[in-house]
Amino acid sequence: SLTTVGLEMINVSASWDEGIVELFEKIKRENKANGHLTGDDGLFFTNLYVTPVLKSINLRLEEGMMLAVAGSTGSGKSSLLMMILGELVPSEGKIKHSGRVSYSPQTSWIMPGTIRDNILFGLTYDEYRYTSIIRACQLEEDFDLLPDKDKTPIAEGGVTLSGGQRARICLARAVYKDADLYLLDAPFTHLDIATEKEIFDKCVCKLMASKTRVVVTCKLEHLKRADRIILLHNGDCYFYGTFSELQAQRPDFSSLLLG
Ligand code: DCP
Repeated sequence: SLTTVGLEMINVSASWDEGIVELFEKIKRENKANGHLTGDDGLFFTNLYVTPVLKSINLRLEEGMMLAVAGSTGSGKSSLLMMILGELVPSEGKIKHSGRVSYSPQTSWIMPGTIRDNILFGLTYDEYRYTSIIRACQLEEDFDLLPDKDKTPIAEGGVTLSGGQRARICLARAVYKDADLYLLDAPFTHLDIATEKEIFDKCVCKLMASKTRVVVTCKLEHLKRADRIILLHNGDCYFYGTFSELQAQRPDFSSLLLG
């Protein structure tokens, strides 16, 4: 086909406990070198402790598509993003994407400086881009209440931000960065339902419409608007496809969306 792939995963598996495998491999090598017991003594332990966090994941997103990553707590949603980022190296399979990635982590972080510094994060100020993003992230009203608007210093000696403000600043920072692929890990934590709905619509759906997006969310409304959905369960791909396919193939899916 003529469409360009934004993100592809082919039969990808990974575990966080690779360190244990390496450790036992090292012990085995040392045992061998010392003329001690050889063989697969380490395997017993590795089989016990190394549980894959993601198992045989397959997905294919065309450029400009939105993927919703859903599943209950601990199912591997953040790990999937870490794998795309290259922080978690697959033990099997292949990941393909077109290069520059912008990532918004689950836990928001702020560096000392002004709010604007925190959003630009070293990039040049482009008024049109900046204003569209802060509007879409519902930050304008917050800035109006601050003594120096977005030039107000935060962290030490500055204003204290609410969890929701921090979350929106971090989202704005991730969106401001020009990238081919945007990874947004639960970007709506600490937001009330109305604000979440507005930001999902104005920022994630409209402003970012042409961008390839991977969004961790369990909200039914978000799944409905995503181009593809991956529903994880204990690291397995319980479902991958569109919302209508989800309803048809997994009518019980909502039980996996809690948390
Ligand atoms: N894990 C780990 N080391 C890490 C991150 C995760 O050992 N650095 C483990 C903890 C879980 C599993 O991986 O058993 C999956 O964790 P995720 O954070 O990927 O799961 P979710 O993002 O789905 O969970 P939540 O919704 O609670 O954030």
